[in-house]
Amino acid sequence: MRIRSFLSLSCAAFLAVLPPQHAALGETAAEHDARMQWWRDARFGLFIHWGLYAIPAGTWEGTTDHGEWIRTTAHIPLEKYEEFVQQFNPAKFDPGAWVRAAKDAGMKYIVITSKHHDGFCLFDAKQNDYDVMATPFHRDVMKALADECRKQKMRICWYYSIMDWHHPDYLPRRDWETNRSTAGADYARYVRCMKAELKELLENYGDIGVLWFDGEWESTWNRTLGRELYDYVRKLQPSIIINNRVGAGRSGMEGFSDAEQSAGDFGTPEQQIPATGLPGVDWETCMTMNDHWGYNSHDQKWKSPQELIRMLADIASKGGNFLLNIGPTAEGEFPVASLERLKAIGGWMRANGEAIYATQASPFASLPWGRCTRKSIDGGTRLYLHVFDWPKDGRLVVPGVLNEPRQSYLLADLRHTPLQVERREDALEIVLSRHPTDTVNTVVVLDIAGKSDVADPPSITADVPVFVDSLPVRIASKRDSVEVRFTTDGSVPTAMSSLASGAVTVRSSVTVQARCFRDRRPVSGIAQSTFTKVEPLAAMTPLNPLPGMQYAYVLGTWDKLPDFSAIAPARTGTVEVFGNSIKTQPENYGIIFEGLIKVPATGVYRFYAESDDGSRLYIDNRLVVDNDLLHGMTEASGVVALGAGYHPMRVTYFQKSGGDGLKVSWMRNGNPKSEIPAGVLFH
Ligand code: FHN
Repeated sequence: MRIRSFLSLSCAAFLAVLPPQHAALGETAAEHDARMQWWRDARFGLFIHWGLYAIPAGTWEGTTDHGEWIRTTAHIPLEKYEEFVQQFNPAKFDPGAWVRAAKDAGMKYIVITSKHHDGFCLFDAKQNDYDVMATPFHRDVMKALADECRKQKMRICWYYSIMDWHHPDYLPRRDWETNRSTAGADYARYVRCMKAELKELLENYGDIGVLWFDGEWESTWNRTLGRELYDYVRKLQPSIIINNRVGAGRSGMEGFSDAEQSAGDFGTPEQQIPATGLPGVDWETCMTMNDHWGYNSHDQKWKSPQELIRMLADIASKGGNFLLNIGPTAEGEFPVASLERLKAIGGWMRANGEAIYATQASPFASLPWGRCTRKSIDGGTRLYLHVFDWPKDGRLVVPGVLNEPRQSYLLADLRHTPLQVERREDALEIVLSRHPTDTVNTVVVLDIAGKSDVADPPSITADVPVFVDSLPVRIASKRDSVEVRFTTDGSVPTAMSSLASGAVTVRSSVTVQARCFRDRRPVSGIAQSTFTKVEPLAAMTPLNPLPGMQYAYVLGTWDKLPDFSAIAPARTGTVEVFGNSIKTQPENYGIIFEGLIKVPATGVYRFYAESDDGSRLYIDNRLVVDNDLLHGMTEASGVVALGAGYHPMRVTYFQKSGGDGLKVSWMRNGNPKSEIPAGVLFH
């Protein structure tokens, strides 16, 4: 009996005994904090992507850029892919070595793919035999790893994919799997089967730290199912933590949920670190060490140990966790390059882990030389100053700290040799040696009295950095009990300078400088922004403009926007609005839009391109928005000053695989942003 027919039959039998769904869980804020505490304190974990895909190791019929998606990116038919089951025999799998390597790197939890999108279960899945017990290895990997984690006091966590390219009841099928009938497929039965599998994963392996869902983005999954699944899992293990990919509210690779009611305990930015922290929001950046999650024997684009150590500090300084990935080989070993990085990080963590574990986000908006994490200590605050760029004069300027300093020393200096701290107006200056003890990240401890009272420089903002006639500029500070004073003549603000109260209108190019004062004393660094008066691009007068934008639709596979002029279009035509609805397949295609946009009034316009995958937008042949490369539905924008009338406009877009989409919007400064409507596009 082939695996999948056995699977659907046995699932139905198993499900008869599952309890009915329960009502949503309530939880007080204190109970929530208590449940999250170990995870927030941990800050650093290991992600492991392992499964049948490690056998081809990224290569298929001469192409070598595959990873854990290989069955889809290489269009491998199910029967062919199932042949890997009989090849999976990781003789060198040593869970003790894996856990030790993670622990020595300073990691506190491990998230492993119990089932990835290919549907293969790395655990002894009772109701199906598309699992590790059907392989020559015949050993429950999850059990072996869970037992070892408990021995070494490491939290074990499960990754579990909602999307399942193997289960006969899962829908949608891959669009290229035209020979795999959907006849008899029952998605509701798949959900019940998934819950049965999760029940096994949560009842047979002891306490699980996190359930890391993934593959929630396809149309068959929705918010209601997500909330039900969240409650279901929490009922099985009330203390478990669940990421936001259980629901359907995640906004692309940025990874945060788009609404309060979205299910999940933390956001999941992927392959990226948010620009700032999000106070009160738990999040974890997951990232590969090279370019692949699953093992790819060709991929040598490794991030350096320095990058990874600094990423860890950057993420912790924003109040996030770092889930760093390894894709083990088919033999069951961590790649040497991965081990080298773990060792380097471990060396830094042994000396500086205190500056990462159980820390809170930086009180500074930004620091020119590095990052900051902090802890509350008896009656005061301990600032961990992560110095990436050592001051040449040996004097570390910590801007806008209004607290009295208590002591300072190098964290790695076990003797805590005191460092001299001096007050310079709003700043504290720490006298360091001429050369750093750690060129990657030297942590300087600064203990200050009381709660950190940091006056960041004021913000100086406007909708756009350029203007044609005039521009309202907002000058403000989030801090209370300070005065914001500013200049527009290039001089440093003093207690006698103009007092900022709301927006200032500028009518010529200007550099605005602003600073916070308290009792006429400067209590922050100086903020500076430049706004430029520009000539609008002249409009053109087309002879006989016809409605709609012309397009060319091309087929191909790219990792970034190609030179479309060298590719013969599969189809051409005219569209009224931008978008990808003209596509004839969901993957491997590109669209070039060419024509004119009629601009209603002279002014500065911000254009937006939101796309999965890459896109670019040109006005008058100038690149205004660059949103190229492979990514989830992500938005980029750019500004340009335009005279009223017609302007040449071009938008290029490509989609490789996975989700896709294209949205083109605009905003004239001061007006709301909107998708570019029909009626303003011509050719
Ligand atoms: O499609 C998966 C991918 O294979 C990998 O598991 C990553 C890890 O976060 N998650 C999905 C892509 O967002």
